[in-house]
Amino acid sequence: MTILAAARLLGQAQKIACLTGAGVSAESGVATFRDPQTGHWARFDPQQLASQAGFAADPGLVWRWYMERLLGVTQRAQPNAGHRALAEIEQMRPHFTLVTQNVDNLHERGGSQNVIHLHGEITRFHCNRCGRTHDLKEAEQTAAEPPRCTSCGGPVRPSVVWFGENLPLPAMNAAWQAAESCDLMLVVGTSGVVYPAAQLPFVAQERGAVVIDINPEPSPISEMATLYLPGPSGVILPQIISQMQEAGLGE
Ligand code: BV8
Ligand code: ZN
Repeated sequence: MTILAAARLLGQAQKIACLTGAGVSAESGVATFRDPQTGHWARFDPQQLASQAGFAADPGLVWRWYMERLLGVTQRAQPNAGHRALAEIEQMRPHFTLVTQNVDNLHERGGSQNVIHLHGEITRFHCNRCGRTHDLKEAEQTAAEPPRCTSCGGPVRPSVVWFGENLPLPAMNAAWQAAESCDLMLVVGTSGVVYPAAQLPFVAQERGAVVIDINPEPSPISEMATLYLPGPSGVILPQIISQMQEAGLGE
């Protein structure tokens, strides 16, 4: 029943904003942030590693953590049915803006044309000291320590947003603009604990937008949502698409 209700709401919506979190990549085998870290990383707190303090304390450890995650994303992970379904909705509906907290490139590889990365991208790199962007050489992916900047000798880091760092302004502005002007916000796979990203569904709702949340676990977002669909996005999103197509919605 709620799948049909979601399909109808998405079919009627004029402007859709979508916020995704690590959960949308879970079925691609990419560990989420809140899932207990596995193996060697089990004893580290991602929030410590994903910070200037963590990088300063042990640049090699942080570098190796990102290289392992990068290789997981680029060598093993494939976009899942949830990524592909979001790309389909982007094609079916005239105004659809995808905002992600994820640093992987699975939305793009799943066919999404326009992806706003609020927390940066693990596939891009820059110098932590002077900011110069840096292309990664093959050998650097397996190096034990971060490469040194060719301009200033500073340590190179992935171009992701660490805890305590500001989000990129262009991405923030685009995301807030989408949340303020949409009449429906689709939230997929986020625990809603990381700010300011987690503010977006509330921004949309304050302006009268419908909020739909897809997540196997309840969260602060499922509590506030107009419609909460409990379940994995790789299963739920394709079901919504087929209901939209059956009902001729979204042409
Ligand atoms: C900032 C890049 C200004 C790095 C990331 C106290 C209170 C409130 C806020 C704060 C506070 N203290 C500090 C803060 C601010 C802090 C923050 O919010 N902390 C939280 C943890 C309390 N925020 C910041 O620091 C931000 N910057 O505020 O700047 C500033 C400046 C100076 C000083 C202070 C402030 C920067 C935040 C960005 C951090 N970087 N990523 C990297 O990846 O290494 S965030 C990281 O968490 C990832 O991007 C991830 O996407 C994101 C959010 O988590 P989720 O995506 O929701 O993932 P999570 O694992 O939590 O949940 C997964 C969900 O999926 C679950 O609900 C699960 O049920 C669901 N799921 C599982 N399987 C599926 C599924 N869903 C669907 N289908 C499935 N199959
Ligand atoms: Zn530099």
